[in-house]
Amino acid sequence: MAKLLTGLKPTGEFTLGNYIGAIVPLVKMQDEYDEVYLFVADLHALTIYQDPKELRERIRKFIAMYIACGVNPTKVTIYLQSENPYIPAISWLLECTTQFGEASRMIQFKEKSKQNTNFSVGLFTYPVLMAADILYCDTDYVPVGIDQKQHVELARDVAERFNHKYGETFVLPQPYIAKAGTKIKDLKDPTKKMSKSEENPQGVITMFDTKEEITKKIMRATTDSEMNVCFDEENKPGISNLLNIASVLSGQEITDIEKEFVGKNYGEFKAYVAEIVACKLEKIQTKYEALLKGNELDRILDEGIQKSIALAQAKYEEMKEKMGIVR
Ligand code: ATP
Ligand code: LTN
Repeated sequence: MAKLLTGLKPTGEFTLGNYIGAIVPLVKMQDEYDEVYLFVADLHALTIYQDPKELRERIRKFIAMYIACGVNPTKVTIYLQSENPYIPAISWLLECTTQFGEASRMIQFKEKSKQNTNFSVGLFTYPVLMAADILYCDTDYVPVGIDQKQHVELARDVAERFNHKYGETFVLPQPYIAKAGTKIKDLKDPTKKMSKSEENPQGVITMFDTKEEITKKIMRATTDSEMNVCFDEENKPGISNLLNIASVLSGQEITDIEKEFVGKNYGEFKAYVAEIVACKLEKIQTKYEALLKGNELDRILDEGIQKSIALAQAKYEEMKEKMGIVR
């Protein structure tokens, strides 16, 4: 009975990087696991100030986008983190099981607290809430980007400590890191990852971009001064990034794409990549628009949250009982 769970923070527009890094692997794996959970980590988004109106719109957009991208709602339990009141309650019980020292070692906290002079307590306790997200439903695997690996390991350590102190309660989760080849880079600066919080929109393709925007961004992507379409991440990060994108979206092997472009110039190659991306996103966008208009989304979320609450409530009661907070 292997279980898989992951979540995305609605802190910016859903990017092609999120799609390729987090959603494509989940769609591939959804039929291989007995239970799969996918949620919008809206409570985590609050750790850094979000405009309430924009956040509200984005939460719904994320859910519609998950499904438009191929996540099967009859197989995957889809929900909003904030609609399950037992998750923050479990998080508190876990906070009391987490060492201040181990939470202080989290790299994301160190980096984000350096970027903002006024940071919240929530930014510090963020990984414990993430542990609650993961542990309440006995998840075995957590597909995340490499930056989140340390947080999943913390969840595992906290679970182990809880089990040791109070008796067997949690399954120990493992991070599942997608292969390095699918780390999508910024088009303008292919040495860094394509990120939703990037200020220069020219390097980032969002899932809502039009064909014109996609074409413009890809045609202006930073490449090298050679004329050779071949995969070499170290010396040709721009071309390698475009090859990665084209390969994941078309299902073609990178070596086959390289062969097709022997003797052709970068302009022709970029036009080909732009066409693949635009074509894929157009199909997703059509589904997305239909989902946003209908009421299917609410039905899916209602079902998802019911299942999530039932599991979290049972885990919360079990934890309280074991910790001695019962009448
Ligand atoms: P932020 O820029 O605000 O940190 P982000 O775009 O990195 O946001 P997250 O919500 O932190 O997005 O990440 C959600 C998941 O999407 C990550 O766990 C990671 O697996 C994946 N992801 C994000 N960006 C990329 C990328 N450029 N390439 C591959 N995967 C990515
Ligand atoms: N911190 C993650 C989002 C997230 C998550 C989770 C991922 C919150 N809770 C539980 C996996 C499992 C991020 O920034 N991508």
